[in-house]
Amino acid sequence: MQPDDNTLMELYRKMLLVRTLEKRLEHLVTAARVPCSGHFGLGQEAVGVGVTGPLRTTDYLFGTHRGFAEYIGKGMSPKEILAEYYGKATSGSKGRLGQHLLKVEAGIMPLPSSLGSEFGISVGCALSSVRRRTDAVTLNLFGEGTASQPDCSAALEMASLWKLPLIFACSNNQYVELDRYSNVSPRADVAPRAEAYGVPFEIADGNDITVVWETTARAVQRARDGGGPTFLEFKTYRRSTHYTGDPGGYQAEEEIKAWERKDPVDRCRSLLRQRGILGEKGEQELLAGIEAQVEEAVRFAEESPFPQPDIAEANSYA
Ligand SMILES: Cc1ncc(C[n+]2csc(CCOP(=O)(O)OP(=O)(O)O)c2C)c(N)n1
Ligand SMILES: [Mg+2]
Repeated sequence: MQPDDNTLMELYRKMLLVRTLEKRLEHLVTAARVPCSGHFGLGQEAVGVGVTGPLRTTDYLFGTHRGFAEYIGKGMSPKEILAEYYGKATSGSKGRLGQHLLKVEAGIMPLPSSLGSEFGISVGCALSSVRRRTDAVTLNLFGEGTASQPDCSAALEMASLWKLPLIFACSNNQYVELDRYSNVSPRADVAPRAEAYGVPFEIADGNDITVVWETTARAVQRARDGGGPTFLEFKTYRRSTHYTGDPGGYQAEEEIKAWERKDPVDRCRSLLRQRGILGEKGEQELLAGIEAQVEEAVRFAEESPFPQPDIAEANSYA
Protein backbone atom coordinates (compact mmCIF):
# COMPACT_ATOMS: atom_id res chain seq x y z
CA MET A 1 0.00 0.00 0.00
CA GLN A 2 1.66 3.21 -1.21
CA PRO A 3 0.37 6.74 -0.50
CA ASP A 4 -1.62 7.96 -3.53
CA ASP A 5 -0.54 11.07 -5.46
CA ASN A 6 -2.55 13.55 -3.36
CA THR A 7 -1.38 12.01 -0.09
CA LEU A 8 2.24 12.02 -1.22
CA MET A 9 2.00 15.66 -2.30
CA GLU A 10 0.52 16.60 1.09
CA LEU A 11 3.28 14.71 2.95
CA TYR A 12 5.89 16.56 0.88
CA ARG A 13 4.26 19.96 1.53
CA LYS A 14 4.28 19.27 5.26
CA MET A 15 7.96 18.19 5.27
CA LEU A 16 8.92 21.38 3.40
CA LEU A 17 6.86 23.46 5.83
CA VAL A 18 8.56 21.80 8.82
CA ARG A 19 12.02 22.39 7.37
CA THR A 20 11.30 26.03 6.51
CA LEU A 21 9.71 26.75 9.90
CA GLU A 22 12.53 25.11 11.88
CA LYS A 23 15.19 27.00 9.91
CA ARG A 24 13.34 30.29 10.48
CA LEU A 25 12.90 29.66 14.21
CA GLU A 26 16.58 28.73 14.54
CA HIS A 27 17.47 32.20 13.23
CA LEU A 28 14.96 33.84 15.59
CA VAL A 29 16.36 31.96 18.61
CA THR A 30 19.94 32.86 17.67
CA ALA A 31 18.89 36.49 17.27
CA ALA A 32 17.30 36.32 20.79
CA ARG A 33 13.89 37.25 19.41
CA VAL A 34 12.35 34.16 21.04
CA PRO A 35 12.55 33.63 24.84
CA CYS A 36 13.64 29.97 24.64
CA SER A 37 15.90 27.50 22.85
CA GLY A 38 14.95 25.01 20.14
CA HIS A 39 15.68 21.33 19.41
CA PHE A 40 15.51 20.83 15.67
CA GLY A 41 15.24 17.74 13.50
CA LEU A 42 16.95 18.52 10.21
CA GLY A 43 16.93 15.30 8.19
CA GLN A 44 14.32 13.46 10.24
CA GLU A 45 11.17 15.18 8.94
CA ALA A 46 9.85 12.01 7.29
CA VAL A 47 9.38 10.27 10.64
CA GLY A 48 7.08 12.80 12.32
CA VAL A 49 5.16 13.67 9.15
CA GLY A 50 4.97 10.01 8.08
CA VAL A 51 3.70 8.53 11.36
CA THR A 52 0.97 11.15 11.73
CA GLY A 53 -0.14 10.86 8.08
CA PRO A 54 -2.43 7.84 8.64
CA LEU A 55 -3.93 9.26 11.87
CA ARG A 56 -7.36 10.91 12.13
CA THR A 57 -8.05 14.14 14.03
CA THR A 58 -9.80 12.01 16.68
CA ASP A 59 -6.67 9.88 17.23
CA TYR A 60 -4.15 10.88 19.88
CA LEU A 61 -0.51 11.87 19.53
CA PHE A 62 2.21 12.10 22.16
CA GLY A 63 5.04 13.92 20.37
CA THR A 64 8.69 14.74 21.00
CA HIS A 65 10.80 17.75 21.95
CA ARG A 66 12.59 17.55 18.58
CA GLY A 67 11.28 19.69 15.76
CA PHE A 68 7.77 20.18 14.50
CA ALA A 69 7.21 17.30 12.07
CA GLU A 70 4.65 15.33 14.08
CA TYR A 71 2.91 18.51 15.26
CA ILE A 72 2.50 19.88 11.72
CA GLY A 73 1.61 16.36 10.62
CA LYS A 74 -1.20 16.06 13.19
CA GLY A 75 -2.67 19.47 12.43
CA MET A 76 -0.88 22.31 14.22
CA SER A 77 -0.23 25.47 12.23
CA PRO A 78 2.98 27.55 12.17
CA LYS A 79 1.05 30.34 13.97
CA GLU A 80 0.10 27.98 16.82
CA ILE A 81 3.65 26.66 17.12
CA LEU A 82 5.36 30.05 17.10
CA ALA A 83 2.83 31.63 19.51
CA GLU A 84 3.78 28.85 21.96
CA TYR A 85 7.54 29.41 21.52
CA TYR A 86 7.07 33.17 21.97
CA GLY A 87 5.07 32.50 25.19
CA LYS A 88 2.09 34.51 23.94
CA ALA A 89 -1.50 34.58 25.17
CA THR A 90 -2.68 33.44 21.71
CA SER A 91 -1.00 30.02 22.08
CA GLY A 92 -2.68 26.71 22.98
CA SER A 93 -1.41 26.93 26.58
CA LYS A 94 -2.23 30.67 26.66
CA GLY A 95 1.44 31.45 27.20
CA ARG A 96 2.15 28.98 29.99
CA LEU A 97 4.23 26.26 28.34
CA GLY A 98 6.87 27.66 25.98
CA GLN A 99 8.33 24.82 23.91
CA HIS A 100 5.77 22.31 25.15
CA LEU A 101 3.41 22.08 22.22
CA LEU A 102 -0.20 20.95 22.51
CA LYS A 103 -3.48 21.13 20.63
CA VAL A 104 -6.01 19.02 22.47
CA GLU A 105 -8.78 19.51 19.87
CA ALA A 106 -6.48 17.90 17.27
CA GLY A 107 -5.57 15.07 19.67
CA ILE A 108 -2.10 16.50 20.37
CA MET A 109 -1.35 15.89 24.04
CA PRO A 110 0.97 18.32 25.84
CA LEU A 111 4.68 17.45 25.73
CA PRO A 112 6.00 16.81 29.28
CA SER A 113 9.43 18.08 30.42
CA SER A 114 10.49 14.75 31.84
CA LEU A 115 11.13 12.49 28.85
CA GLY A 116 9.49 9.10 29.16
CA SER A 117 6.80 10.23 31.60
CA GLU A 118 4.39 10.09 28.66
CA PHE A 119 4.69 6.28 28.37
CA GLY A 120 2.29 5.72 31.26
CA ILE A 121 0.01 8.56 30.20
CA SER A 122 -0.23 7.15 26.67
CA VAL A 123 -1.34 3.78 28.11
CA GLY A 124 -4.06 5.58 30.06
CA CYS A 125 -5.08 7.50 26.95
CA ALA A 126 -5.42 4.32 24.86
CA LEU A 127 -7.26 2.57 27.72
CA SER A 128 -9.74 5.45 27.90
CA SER A 129 -10.55 5.03 24.17
CA VAL A 130 -11.37 1.37 24.79
CA ARG A 131 -13.45 2.15 27.88
CA ARG A 132 -15.36 4.86 25.99
CA ARG A 133 -15.90 2.40 23.11
CA THR A 134 -14.36 4.67 20.49
CA ASP A 135 -12.02 3.38 17.79
CA ALA A 136 -9.41 6.10 18.44
CA VAL A 137 -5.76 5.06 18.19
CA THR A 138 -2.95 6.56 20.31
CA LEU A 139 0.51 6.99 18.84
CA ASN A 140 3.46 7.77 21.07
CA LEU A 141 6.55 9.04 19.23
CA PHE A 142 9.82 9.11 21.19
CA GLY A 143 13.58 9.00 20.68
CA GLU A 144 15.79 5.93 21.09
CA GLY A 145 17.36 7.52 24.20
CA THR A 146 13.93 8.02 25.77
CA ALA A 147 13.16 4.34 25.10
CA SER A 148 15.66 3.47 27.87
CA GLN A 149 13.37 5.01 30.48
CA PRO A 150 11.91 2.18 32.61
CA ASP A 151 8.34 3.37 31.98
CA CYS A 152 8.73 2.16 28.37
CA SER A 153 8.87 -1.46 29.57
CA ALA A 154 5.93 -1.01 31.93
CA ALA A 155 3.90 0.60 29.13
CA LEU A 156 4.70 -2.26 26.72
CA GLU A 157 3.64 -4.81 29.32
CA MET A 158 0.30 -3.20 30.10
CA ALA A 159 -0.50 -2.26 26.48
CA SER A 160 0.13 -5.87 25.47
CA LEU A 161 -1.83 -7.37 28.38
CA TRP A 162 -4.83 -5.12 27.69
CA LYS A 163 -4.43 -5.28 23.87
CA LEU A 164 -4.56 -1.50 23.72
CA PRO A 165 -4.80 0.54 20.49
CA LEU A 166 -1.37 2.05 21.17
CA ILE A 167 1.53 2.47 18.75
CA PHE A 168 5.04 2.84 20.11
CA ALA A 169 6.94 4.75 17.42
CA CYS A 170 10.66 5.20 18.01
CA SER A 171 12.55 7.77 15.98
CA ASN A 172 16.10 6.43 16.16
CA ASN A 173 18.28 9.38 15.13
CA GLN A 174 21.40 7.72 16.61
CA TYR A 175 22.21 10.54 19.04
CA VAL A 176 21.21 11.15 22.64
CA GLU A 177 22.08 14.72 23.58
CA LEU A 178 25.84 14.98 22.88
CA ASP A 179 26.61 11.28 22.60
CA ARG A 180 26.22 8.52 20.04
CA TYR A 181 23.55 5.99 20.94
CA SER A 182 26.18 3.25 20.46
CA ASN A 183 28.05 4.72 23.47
CA VAL A 184 25.05 4.41 25.77
CA SER A 185 23.37 1.18 24.67
CA PRO A 186 24.82 -2.25 23.75
CA ARG A 187 22.29 -2.81 20.94
CA ALA A 188 21.72 -0.69 17.82
CA ASP A 189 18.05 -1.70 17.57
CA VAL A 190 15.41 -0.77 20.12
CA ALA A 191 12.30 -2.45 18.69
CA PRO A 192 13.20 -6.13 19.40
CA ARG A 193 12.70 -5.40 23.12
CA ALA A 194 8.96 -5.34 22.36
CA GLU A 195 9.01 -9.06 21.65
CA ALA A 196 9.65 -9.78 25.33
CA TYR A 197 6.17 -8.38 25.99
CA GLY A 198 4.47 -10.11 23.09
CA VAL A 199 4.25 -6.91 21.07
CA PRO A 200 5.00 -7.25 17.33
CA PHE A 201 7.64 -4.89 15.97
CA GLU A 202 9.04 -3.57 12.70
CA ILE A 203 12.26 -1.72 11.90
CA ALA A 204 12.06 0.52 8.84
CA ASP A 205 13.82 3.26 6.85
CA GLY A 206 12.85 6.53 8.54
CA ASN A 207 14.13 8.64 5.67
CA ASP A 208 11.66 7.29 3.15
CA ILE A 209 8.30 8.96 3.74
CA THR A 210 6.40 6.31 1.78
CA VAL A 211 7.86 3.55 3.98
CA VAL A 212 7.12 5.43 7.22
CA TRP A 213 3.56 6.19 6.11
CA GLU A 214 2.85 2.65 4.92
CA THR A 215 4.38 0.91 7.96
CA THR A 216 2.40 3.16 10.31
CA ALA A 217 -0.83 2.80 8.31
CA ARG A 218 -0.70 -0.98 8.84
CA ALA A 219 -0.09 -0.61 12.59
CA VAL A 220 -2.93 1.94 12.86
CA GLN A 221 -5.33 -0.43 11.08
CA ARG A 222 -4.32 -3.29 13.35
CA ALA A 223 -4.86 -1.14 16.45
CA ARG A 224 -8.22 0.13 15.20
CA ASP A 225 -9.36 -3.42 14.48
CA GLY A 226 -8.64 -4.48 18.06
CA GLY A 227 -5.32 -6.18 17.23
CA GLY A 228 -3.42 -4.38 20.00
CA PRO A 229 -0.13 -2.48 20.16
CA THR A 230 2.79 -2.45 17.69
CA PHE A 231 6.33 -1.18 18.18
CA LEU A 232 7.80 0.64 15.17
CA GLU A 233 11.40 1.80 14.94
CA PHE A 234 12.41 4.24 12.21
CA LYS A 235 16.10 4.59 11.46
CA THR A 236 17.08 8.16 10.72
CA TYR A 237 19.80 10.67 11.55
CA ARG A 238 19.95 13.98 13.38
CA ARG A 239 21.78 16.53 11.18
CA SER A 240 20.93 19.34 13.62
CA THR A 241 22.94 19.74 16.81
CA HIS A 242 21.12 18.65 19.98
CA TYR A 243 19.74 22.13 20.59
CA THR A 244 20.43 25.73 19.65
CA GLY A 245 23.01 26.15 22.45
CA ASP A 246 25.03 23.10 21.35
CA PRO A 247 28.09 24.04 19.26
CA GLY A 248 28.30 20.47 17.87
CA GLY A 249 31.54 19.06 16.50
CA TYR A 250 31.07 15.51 17.81
CA GLN A 251 29.34 14.16 14.69
CA ALA A 252 31.77 13.16 11.94
CA GLU A 253 31.56 15.29 8.79
CA GLU A 254 31.53 12.17 6.56
CA GLU A 255 28.67 10.73 8.62
CA ILE A 256 26.59 13.90 8.20
CA LYS A 257 27.41 13.99 4.46
CA ALA A 258 26.42 10.35 4.01
CA TRP A 259 23.02 11.04 5.57
CA GLU A 260 22.60 14.22 3.53
CA ARG A 261 22.58 11.96 0.49
CA LYS A 262 19.63 10.09 2.04
CA ASP A 263 17.72 13.32 2.74
CA PRO A 264 13.99 12.56 3.09
CA VAL A 265 12.82 15.79 1.43
CA ASP A 266 15.07 15.23 -1.62
CA ARG A 267 13.95 11.61 -1.90
CA CYS A 268 10.27 12.54 -1.77
CA ARG A 269 10.84 15.29 -4.37
CA SER A 270 12.48 12.76 -6.73
CA LEU A 271 9.51 10.45 -6.33
CA LEU A 272 7.07 13.29 -7.09
CA ARG A 273 9.09 14.07 -10.26
CA GLN A 274 9.08 10.39 -11.27
CA ARG A 275 5.33 10.18 -10.80
CA GLY A 276 4.96 13.43 -12.82
CA ILE A 277 3.09 15.17 -9.97
CA LEU A 278 5.43 18.09 -9.28
CA GLY A 279 7.60 20.03 -11.73
CA GLU A 280 10.15 22.84 -11.28
CA LYS A 281 7.54 25.61 -11.49
CA GLY A 282 5.13 23.87 -9.09
CA GLU A 283 7.99 23.42 -6.63
CA GLN A 284 8.87 27.13 -6.70
CA GLU A 285 5.23 28.14 -6.16
CA LEU A 286 4.91 25.69 -3.29
CA LEU A 287 8.03 27.02 -1.56
CA ALA A 288 6.97 30.67 -2.04
CA GLY A 289 3.59 29.87 -0.44
CA ILE A 290 5.26 28.14 2.50
CA GLU A 291 7.70 31.00 3.07
CA ALA A 292 4.81 33.51 3.09
CA GLN A 293 2.90 31.30 5.57
CA VAL A 294 5.93 31.16 7.89
CA GLU A 295 6.51 34.94 7.73
CA GLU A 296 2.83 35.53 8.53
CA ALA A 297 3.22 33.22 11.56
CA VAL A 298 6.30 35.15 12.77
CA ARG A 299 4.35 38.42 12.48
CA PHE A 300 1.39 36.90 14.34
CA ALA A 301 3.56 35.56 17.19
CA GLU A 302 5.54 38.79 17.57
CA GLU A 303 2.42 41.00 17.54
CA SER A 304 0.41 38.79 19.92
CA PRO A 305 0.12 39.98 23.55
CA PHE A 306 1.84 38.31 26.50
CA PRO A 307 -0.55 36.66 29.02
CA GLN A 308 -1.84 38.50 32.07
CA PRO A 309 -0.39 37.23 35.40
CA ASP A 310 -3.74 35.71 36.51
CA ILE A 311 -3.40 33.03 33.79
CA ALA A 312 -0.91 31.28 36.10
CA GLU A 313 -3.77 30.34 38.45
CA ALA A 314 -6.38 29.41 35.85
CA ASN A 315 -7.27 25.69 35.53
CA SER A 316 -5.27 24.78 38.62
CA TYR A 317 -6.75 22.48 41.29
CA ALA A 318 -6.18 24.68 44.31
C1 LIG B 1 13.84 12.42 32.33
C2 LIG B 1 14.67 13.34 31.48
N1 LIG B 1 16.02 13.17 31.46
C3 LIG B 1 16.79 13.99 30.70
C4 LIG B 1 16.22 14.99 29.97
C5 LIG B 1 17.10 15.90 29.15
N2 LIG B 1 17.04 15.56 27.71
C6 LIG B 1 16.38 16.35 26.86
S1 LIG B 1 16.46 15.79 25.28
C7 LIG B 1 17.41 14.46 25.74
C8 LIG B 1 17.89 13.46 24.73
C9 LIG B 1 16.87 12.44 24.39
O1 LIG B 1 17.36 11.59 23.39
P1 LIG B 1 16.40 10.85 22.41
O2 LIG B 1 15.27 10.24 23.16
O3 LIG B 1 17.21 9.94 21.57
O4 LIG B 1 15.75 12.02 21.53
P2 LIG B 1 16.51 13.03 20.54
O5 LIG B 1 16.92 14.21 21.39
O6 LIG B 1 17.65 12.32 19.93
O7 LIG B 1 15.48 13.44 19.55
C10 LIG B 1 17.65 14.48 27.11
C11 LIG B 1 18.45 13.48 27.80
C12 LIG B 1 14.80 15.15 30.03
N3 LIG B 1 14.16 16.09 29.34
N4 LIG B 1 14.07 14.31 30.78
MG1 LIG C 1 18.04 10.28 19.68
